[in-house]
Amino acid sequence: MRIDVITLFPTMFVDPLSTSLLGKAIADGVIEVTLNDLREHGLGRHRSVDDTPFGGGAGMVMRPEPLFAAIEAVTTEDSHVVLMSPRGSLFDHRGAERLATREHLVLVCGRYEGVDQRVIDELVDEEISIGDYVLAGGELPALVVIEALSRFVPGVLGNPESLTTESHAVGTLEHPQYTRPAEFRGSKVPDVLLSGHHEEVERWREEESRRLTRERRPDLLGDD
Ligand code: JCZ
Repeated sequence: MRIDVITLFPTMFVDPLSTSLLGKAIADGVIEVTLNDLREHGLGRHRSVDDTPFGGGAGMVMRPEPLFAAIEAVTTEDSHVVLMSPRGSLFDHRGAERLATREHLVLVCGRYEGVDQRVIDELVDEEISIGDYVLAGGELPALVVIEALSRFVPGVLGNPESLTTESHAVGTLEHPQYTRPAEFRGSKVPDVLLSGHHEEVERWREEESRRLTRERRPDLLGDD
């Protein structure tokens, strides 16, 4: 799949997109990410991209002209344009799976107090929020969206079994994990995990998973 990012801060993406699983997917050509610097479409000698809000108020708003130019420069018939926004629909596992089916995504990262509404009305297909907290811009949300959806792009995960295990683990929280040593600073790994009884191990994991979910995320069980 192809992803175009439109941002004033393209360098924020360089390390995350060249590291680990995502770095390999991009190096292998399974996902193609193009970073588009919105400043290149800025207006005048100062390449301005923002202005004061009509009606008054604090802060600046992103002007429509640079965003129209940047978005129209990368979109084709099969593009899906997503704006990162604290007032977007909440992004989750299913949203990641859905976006991963798109041939071409355009992720628009705002800054300041937000973008001129005409950009949203004319060019944006959907607005997405990664959670109920306010960030300084859409760059970190765009990285979260890229990493989360990449796991659903065929060829990104070496072992597709972890996909089904983890998609199950989104419905309930994951059980605790242990590795060697069997005792560390006086704290022991639960005996059942050393027992070699695979059915008992499986039962323990399911019970721990249910207990954690009930305690921390009853909403996932419909029990909140
Ligand atoms: C542009 N401030 C874009 C998104 N979930 C979430 N929190 N905050 C954002 C966000 C904040 C922004 C901009 C200026 C997204």
